[in-house]
Amino acid sequence: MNIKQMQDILKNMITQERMIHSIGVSDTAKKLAKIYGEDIYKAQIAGLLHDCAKCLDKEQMMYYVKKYNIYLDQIQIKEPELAHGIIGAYVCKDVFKIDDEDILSSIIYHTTGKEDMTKLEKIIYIADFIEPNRDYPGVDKLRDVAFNEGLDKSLLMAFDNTIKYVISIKKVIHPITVKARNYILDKLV
Ligand code: DGI
Ligand code: FE
Ligand code: FE
Ligand code: FE
Repeated sequence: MNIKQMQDILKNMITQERMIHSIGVSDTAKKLAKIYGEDIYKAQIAGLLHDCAKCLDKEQMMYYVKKYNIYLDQIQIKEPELAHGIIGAYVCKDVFKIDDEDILSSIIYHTTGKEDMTKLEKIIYIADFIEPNRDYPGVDKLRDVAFNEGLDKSLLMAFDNTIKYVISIKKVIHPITVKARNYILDKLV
């Protein structure tokens, strides 16, 4: 399947707004891949498909969970927001015939991050944060750091941002998000 065919299928699975965001993440991931020496095609595909499960309803999510015997922990069950990356990776296998583990893991971890991330995982996490349609206080600074000061530094800023946001909406911070942030902090000092 080529990228155009993927786009045609994807646009029937997510809202128009989510599609615009996905194309933004794909383009941004492509740019970061060029700068930091990652496979451009993988970055483009992972960026395009990272939110493919974002607009599934509960029933559709359960279809994939059952079909692939997907393990979700208690926090991920309670917060579907934290499950759409994991389920998305299986949608990529099922619908888009993706079997590249590097692409799949960058989709699995695009919401929480994790310790010791691969270059592609970092690129997708960051691209999701800084794509051109994102607008939040500090986004321009984050873009500048991502393009000019390295993936790790911008990753830490993105984690800090996410954790502050999750606290502000009084939701549970998943332990993997905390571990991801502490790991990269430790690596940077
Ligand atoms: O799918 P997107 O909106 O493009 O972005 P995303 O998948 O990176 O994040 C989706 C949401 O998940 C976002 O509002 C932040 C939230 N999130 C990230 N880490 C955690 C979290 N929510 C909770 N409850 N706990 C976390 O650790
Ligand atoms: Fe997402
Ligand atoms: Fe994200
Ligand atoms: Fe996203």
